[in-house]
Amino acid sequence: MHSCSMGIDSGTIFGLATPPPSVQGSGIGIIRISGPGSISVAGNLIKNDLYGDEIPFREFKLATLSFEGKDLDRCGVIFFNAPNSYTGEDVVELHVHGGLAVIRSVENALIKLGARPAEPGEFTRRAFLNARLDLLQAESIAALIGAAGGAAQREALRQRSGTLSDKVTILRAQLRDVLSRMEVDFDYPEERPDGIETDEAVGSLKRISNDINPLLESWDRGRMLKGFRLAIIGLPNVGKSSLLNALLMEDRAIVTSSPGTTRDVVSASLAFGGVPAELLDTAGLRLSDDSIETAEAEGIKRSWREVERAHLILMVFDTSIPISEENSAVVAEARVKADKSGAAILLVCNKSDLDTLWEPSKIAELVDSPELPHVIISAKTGEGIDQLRSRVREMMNLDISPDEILLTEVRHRALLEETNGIIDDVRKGLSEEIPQDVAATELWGADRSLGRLLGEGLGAADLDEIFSRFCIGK
Ligand SMILES: Nc1nc2c(ncn2[C@@H]2O[C@H](COP(=O)(O)OP(=O)(O)O)[C@@H](O)[C@H]2O)c(=O)[nH]1
Ligand SMILES: [Mg+2]
Repeated sequence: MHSCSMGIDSGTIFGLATPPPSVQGSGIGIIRISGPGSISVAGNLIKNDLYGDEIPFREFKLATLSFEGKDLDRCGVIFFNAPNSYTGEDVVELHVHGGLAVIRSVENALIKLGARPAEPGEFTRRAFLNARLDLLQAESIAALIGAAGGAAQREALRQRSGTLSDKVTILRAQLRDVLSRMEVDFDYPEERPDGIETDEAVGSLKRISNDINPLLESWDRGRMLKGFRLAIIGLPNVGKSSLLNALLMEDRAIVTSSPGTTRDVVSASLAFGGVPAELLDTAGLRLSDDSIETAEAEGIKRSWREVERAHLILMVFDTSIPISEENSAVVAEARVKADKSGAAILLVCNKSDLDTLWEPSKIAELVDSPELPHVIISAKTGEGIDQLRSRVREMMNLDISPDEILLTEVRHRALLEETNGIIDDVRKGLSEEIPQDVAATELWGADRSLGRLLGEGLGAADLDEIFSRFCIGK
């Protein structure tokens, strides 16, 4: 049977490190070759006498690539010798012209010379297997490549440099210290000067889990770095589309004075504090009524769907007209949906440039939730828009301090939760006088979870799953 777990084959691989070539082409395409045969494979392609006696490692050289008697390109070449390369193997980078024909012909030649196309993430996987980086750092590279906003970029770079790895390593050392003292020859307590009193063990474990908790709490923010959804909802004509336009500082959504203008959800990208957000302008919400025609009814259905998918809901009101029954019904419905999905709600009182008929506290009263935060704005004049922006940043916790570590991956969160769960169980067990050696056996499970974070003890299938999310050529 054909089994192809990537980790097993350590042959010579190649991959395009730049985006796939298009018909238009690009200035440069970088083909990376890694593996024991990379230097000889590249040598077979390079026509000119590039290195004489010695390979010029880490120097950018000009080369003519030629295969089966045909010149393919004039390009740049860099050699890296193991282990001083990205993968830890011999690596050659060919900086060819980024044209479709050039890249295809070089790739075909590489295959004929015995290299094979790399799987997604295979370069980084090799780097991990060769201990050039730990698994957390490897994952941070995928996060860095995928970063769409400055905050995600910063966090990925920090984790690449080892902030999270160091933290996990320290936690693990502390855990092992307790473990080793719990395991000291328990049959002869008088002969265990290095042993630990149960109370002290419980205290130390408590401190470790106290250190893990802030990391777990950071997940709520960390996962937002990839982007969040911000839905603008409200009754017809309150100024939802005007608000979208004001936030974007352009005329994206159609604004008219007649209700029911917006039907399709209009979406736009916007950054808040370096975090990308998808801003969604929706059709005005109305309670079902026979007079609503099909298109508008469908629009309203879609609005509710956005409420369910949003991380934050901007609920817009027009304070220049009397507050209506429909208002409270819609707010109440939105609250129910938001509670279910865990979305936050910001009340936006719009049209502050006109005479105000009621105060924001009125809505809070209406739905009996005085805790809902609000801002007062005019989408027309722009008044209050800056406050709205900072309120969003605040509510989404986007003001991230530079030395805080954020969890950004589900895998990391799951393993840290597992670690803390085991530590809590063991603490409880110890307090109930479970023998230390029995507790220690269980506690090793927490050590294994921390190890798995760094990439220890993972099988090929686990690694397949993690690295398959990478792009080709990385
Ligand atoms: N005076 C004033 N008019 C506004 C403001 N925001 C929106 N409008 C007007 O209200 C009407 C409805 O606006 P629109 O953005 O289409 O509302 P939507 O139906 O909620 O999307 C339009 O005539 C807008 O010009 C505001 O802050 N002040
Ligand atoms: Mg609209």
